[in-house]
Amino acid sequence: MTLPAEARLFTIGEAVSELQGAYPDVSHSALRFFQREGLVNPLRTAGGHRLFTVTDLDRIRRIRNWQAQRYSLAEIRQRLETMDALASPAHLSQRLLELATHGEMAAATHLILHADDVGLPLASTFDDVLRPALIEVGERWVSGLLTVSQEHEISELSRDLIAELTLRHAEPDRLKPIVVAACIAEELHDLGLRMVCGVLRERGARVHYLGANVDPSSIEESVRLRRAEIVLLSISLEAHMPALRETIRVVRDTTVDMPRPRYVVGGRGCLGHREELAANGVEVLADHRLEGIARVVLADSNQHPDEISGPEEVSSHSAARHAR
Ligand code: B12
Repeated sequence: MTLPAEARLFTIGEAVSELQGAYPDVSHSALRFFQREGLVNPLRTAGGHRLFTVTDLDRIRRIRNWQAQRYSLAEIRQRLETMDALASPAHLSQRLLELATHGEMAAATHLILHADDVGLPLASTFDDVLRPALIEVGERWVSGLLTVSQEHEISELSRDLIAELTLRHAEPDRLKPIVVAACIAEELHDLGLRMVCGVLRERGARVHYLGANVDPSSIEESVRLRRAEIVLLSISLEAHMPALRETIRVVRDTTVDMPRPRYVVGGRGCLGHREELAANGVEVLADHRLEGIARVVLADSNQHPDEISGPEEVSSHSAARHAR
């Protein structure tokens, strides 16, 4: 069987001869230096010999081109990180976590903002980079591998990043719906809802975000003040279900004199209560992907919900509309 060309592996000698045509000064020691600096990461044989992939060789060509353009090693490292990030947000997420757990907050911030600069879509930065890092933080915290102060610091870093990226991407559009968003009383997990709001703002929604632990009367006040068309409520802990029910009851009962907004609830805490909420006219979004969430939340209200997204995202959507 012949292997495809891209699967070929090169020993260090073969890699040098392959590269020397275009880059005569590339030597064994240059390749070892790139590796020591963490710019390339060749495989190793059982006997410890380096094996370079076709992708490694492409990477070395880029490094040489950037060196020729007089980029510093630090700049080259950053460009490679960004390149990796765009190719693999999972890699970026791991790197973010690594920097943040070591207290390298400035570098972690820079990493994410730079990925944004070079075009990583906002929803992907949130879904594929920040969210997995936060989930991993939770797991490490539970198993004692991360301290509470580290978790707090990484949460605050995430909050800053979400805020900065949200401001960068916001495109308010007067034709898009007015949204009031809040975490219900006692609920302190607000990063997920912040991400939802960031992506909705990017898509033109005029979002009034009230934050964590918001009492029903403040939500009601904002719904009235802003003439909200959509109310987004977030609940991470199932123990907060009574507070969610109470919030919906209070807000509904006290806004009967104005056009009735849509109520959309999300977060892991409500997932076991979809039927109950749907029967009460509340839409539950079970999908965690922000693209799907934004599509459903901002869907044209005259369009039938089943036409606007897949069944998973609208689990209770149709039922909710019918109950209104
Ligand atoms: C950071 C964090 C905290 C921070 C929150 C900081 C902040 N400003 O948000 C603090 C320190 C305050 C905290 C406290 C607690 N936490 Co905590 N926390 C986390 C952690 C590590 C990350 C949360 C997060 O931001 N996730 C990432 C976001 C993006 O995901 P998300 O919230 O699910 O949001 C997405 C969707 O759900 C959806 N979504 C969310 N809301 C909405 C709303 C709408 C309308 C829509 C459409 C969609 C939507 O969209 C988002 C984007 O995908 C999680 C770990 C984890 N697995 O999530 C634990 C975690 C949630 N916490 C947990 C616990 C136990 C607690 C505490 C009880 C700990 C304690 N003993 O004090 C307290 C409770 C505080 C309270 N009263 O709310 C547990 C919950 C377990 C459970 N039974 O569900 C977790 C899972 C950790 C664990 N592995 O055990 N926590």
